[in-house]
Amino acid sequence: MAVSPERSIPEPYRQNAFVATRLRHTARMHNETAVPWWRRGVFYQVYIRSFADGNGDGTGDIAGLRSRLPYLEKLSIDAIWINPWFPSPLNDGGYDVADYRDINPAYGTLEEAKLLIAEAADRGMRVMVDLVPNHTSSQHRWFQNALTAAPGSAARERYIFKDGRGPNGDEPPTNWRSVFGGSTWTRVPDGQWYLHLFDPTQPDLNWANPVVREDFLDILRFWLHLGASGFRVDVAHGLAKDPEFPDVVDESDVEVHRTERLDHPHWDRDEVHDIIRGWRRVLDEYEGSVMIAEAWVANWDRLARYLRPDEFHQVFDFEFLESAWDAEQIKDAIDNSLVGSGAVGSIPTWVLSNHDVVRHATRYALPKDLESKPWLLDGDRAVLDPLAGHRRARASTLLALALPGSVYVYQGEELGLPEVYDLEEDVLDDPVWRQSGNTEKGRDGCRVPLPWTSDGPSHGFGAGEAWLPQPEGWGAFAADIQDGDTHSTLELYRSALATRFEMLTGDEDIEWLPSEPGVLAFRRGGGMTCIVNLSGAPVQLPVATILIASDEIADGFLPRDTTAWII
Ligand code: TEU
Repeated sequence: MAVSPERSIPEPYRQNAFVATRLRHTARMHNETAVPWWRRGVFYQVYIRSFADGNGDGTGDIAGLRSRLPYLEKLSIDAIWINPWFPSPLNDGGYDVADYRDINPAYGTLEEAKLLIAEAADRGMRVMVDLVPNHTSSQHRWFQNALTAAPGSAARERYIFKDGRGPNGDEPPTNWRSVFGGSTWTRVPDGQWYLHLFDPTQPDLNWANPVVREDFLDILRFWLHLGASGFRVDVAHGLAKDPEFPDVVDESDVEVHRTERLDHPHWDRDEVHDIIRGWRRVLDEYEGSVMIAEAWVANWDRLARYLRPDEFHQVFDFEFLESAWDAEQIKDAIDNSLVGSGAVGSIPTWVLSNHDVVRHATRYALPKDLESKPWLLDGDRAVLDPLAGHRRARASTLLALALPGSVYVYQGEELGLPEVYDLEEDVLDDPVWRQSGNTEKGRDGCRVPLPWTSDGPSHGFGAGEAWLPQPEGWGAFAADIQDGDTHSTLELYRSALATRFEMLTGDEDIEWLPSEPGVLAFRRGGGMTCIVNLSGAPVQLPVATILIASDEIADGFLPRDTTAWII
């Protein structure tokens, strides 16, 4: 859709004046109640590199995304969360930012970003930016300056440079282990070491430095002024480090990034909350804007701290995502999330897939007790049951969409995409593969470019070959062949999202109903009941009207691995 010059964006402006006016003109907002939009919003996650390629260079871009806005509008989503789209050498898919106030030229320009935000708003959708505050790219000019500056200089103070241990300082300052494998410390030619909780090309910023704090307040304003409706915040629990830089003492804490300890030297420290409060004050200047934390912490007590009224609006709770296809586990995860978020006046977020995890159509195709990530590397392929995975993925989506709170949909799950677990080693791009010494396959398998058409080059992703190869058979999942097919997963998502929008108005509670073992049943305030059959055998449904189901219902029986919404 072309944007006429008179609709060009006035500057400076408040995000609301601009986005809100456009949103108000869309049918979607007519249904708005007193409940803030995000409390029941559906967020669609765009991994921009793999979404749609508008210029045929093999990499997804803003032009491709703009061309697919009608598709997203038809899905009835509320917001698009775009994975990092800033200039970046893409050592970690863009989570290595070289400039926080610009767009990666491979994806487009700032002008195109503004147009995207305007056009999305015209279609009733907001745009959320991915903020990466824990680390920059080693290509960022701040880090390049730090490298050429002397130890102790202001330029080095933006990062965490330390002298090493041992007689010649040639041992790392601490025993900390990077999330991606190896030490968290890399030595520079003058003998100092710098900290990186992730890849060596992702040096950690020094959040104890007020200059860093100021810069980020400015970065937030930059994107809010541009019309963004808020931020998904990367590794929010990692920003603060113990100023004493002690060793990690408990071996079990060394590798993991979710610690049970309350005094871990770099995860989930109290000081992060002060930083977050500063951001929230900025967000509060822009009505309707939202901040969601990615924070891997020990339990809901800890997670809830990120949700205090002057901190994040939402946090990702990964317990639901990490649950096996098991009624008890799933019910516990739901209850924990409802209680945990409710205790601080917030609301759960339901996520089944994202750019870091094995796609749920594949996770649910594996035996219950098998961990999917190790399986990717060298697991027995014969244990995979793709049909079961497909059925459970559809059923779990209807479950997530029936719950109070907001739902995050990861691009391609609406097409029923499985994980591409057999990518050749020479195409793997994720630093996890390299940094783990090839002991972890990494996350490329959930980042394969989308199939839009069953035929044609890169299945309609772009005019040329995609940056990461699409596997044989990818065309069978294409959006064009699912379009209009009532049995397709795409149409299931479309009708479920539309029904959700109609049915789930203001209420934020569920009432669990008595059910057979292996069956989950709950009622929502509006009168809708959701029944999920994880029992392994068909179960009888009560006499009711079926609003939607993830599989055919015959003779009043809900098949196994199926969810139905009834009224
Ligand atoms: O992820 C944070 C994180 O610690 C994990 O999700 C981690 O990436 C995963 O367990 C490794 O297998 C965020 C982003 O979502 C991720 O894509 C980035 O790589 C990471 O931060 C670093 O910025």
